[in-house]
Amino acid sequence: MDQLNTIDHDLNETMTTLATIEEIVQAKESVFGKKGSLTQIMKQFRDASTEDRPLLGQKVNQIKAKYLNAFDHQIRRLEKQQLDEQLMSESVDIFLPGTRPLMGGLHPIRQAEKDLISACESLGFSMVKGPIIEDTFHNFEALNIPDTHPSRDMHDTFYLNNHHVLRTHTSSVQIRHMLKTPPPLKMLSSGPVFRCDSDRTHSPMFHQMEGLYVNHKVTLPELKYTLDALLKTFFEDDHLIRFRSSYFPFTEPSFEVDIQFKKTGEWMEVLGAGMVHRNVFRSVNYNPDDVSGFAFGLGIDRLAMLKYGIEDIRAFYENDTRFLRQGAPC
Ligand code: FA5
Repeated sequence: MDQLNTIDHDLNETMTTLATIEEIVQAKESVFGKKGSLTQIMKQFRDASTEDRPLLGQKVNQIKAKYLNAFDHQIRRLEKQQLDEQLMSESVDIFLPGTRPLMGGLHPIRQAEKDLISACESLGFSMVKGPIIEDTFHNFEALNIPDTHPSRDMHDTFYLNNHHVLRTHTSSVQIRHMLKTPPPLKMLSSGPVFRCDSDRTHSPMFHQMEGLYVNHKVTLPELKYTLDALLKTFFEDDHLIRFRSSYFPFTEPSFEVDIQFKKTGEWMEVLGAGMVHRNVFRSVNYNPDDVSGFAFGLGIDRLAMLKYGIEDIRAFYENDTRFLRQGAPC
């Protein structure tokens, strides 16, 4: 009993001196831990007399009730105090501007394509899809481009095995569509095309949009009207447009359209167009005496350059986020 009284007395004194969580834990362990003084004393209880044992047990319980709770209470108090101090030192300035999350947006080419598709659809054209890997029949021969044509040169396009190429224009989709659709038809197609080209206005991979209208007695003024309307809708303001006669094996007569850069006054070719050649109708089993049609193929990248004032086509493909971030959110 004396030893228990000493423990009680010592604990009473120590409690007032404990200042840190570590000191409290240590003090608690030295009395109540496995090797603590109280635990050691309790092991000797079996030697005590039957009369003493309940008294000793009572004293132990008293000590436990008095100090264990006090230790735990002290620890919780100090922990809370530490947390408060930490929060005070880490205080947040709620008036600082937050970091904005980066928003995804449409790539300028995709935005231009979307606008062009909607302008064409409002003129009655319907979207048709075609393959990017194309055979030479659809990409060349059916379009009146024989083997000997310069665009068949290995250096002018990307050849794959077995008479296949990465399509060099979207005109191949015209052929596919006419082969499975009887006239009249008014189709539109768009997507990536590939050529061995690279400079400020030429990219090895770029985007074209093709329009084709076949019916009885389709006329050149209808084509000119369509292109005028399409470009006016796309630009939403005035750009100087120039029609210039040209040559394509698959149209006769043919012309190209140039548009002027507002800032520099420089003209840039944006599309080729013309009345569908009789040989093209023959290759898709249409009777050229019965039907006529017009077709156009425009460069989406170049139209986007003109609309957004971009002077180098390569800017579209460098993936500089400062450039891309200027696009509208999707
Ligand atoms: C053609 O590709 C024809 N298939 C267009 C056509 C369709 C004519 C139907 C008649 C009837 P051309 O090679 O000129 O034509 O290309 C058409 C447009 O694609 C050009 O006016 C230009 O705007 C764009 N273009 C051509 N090459 C590149 C290139 N390397 N990089 C970016 N744009 C290009």
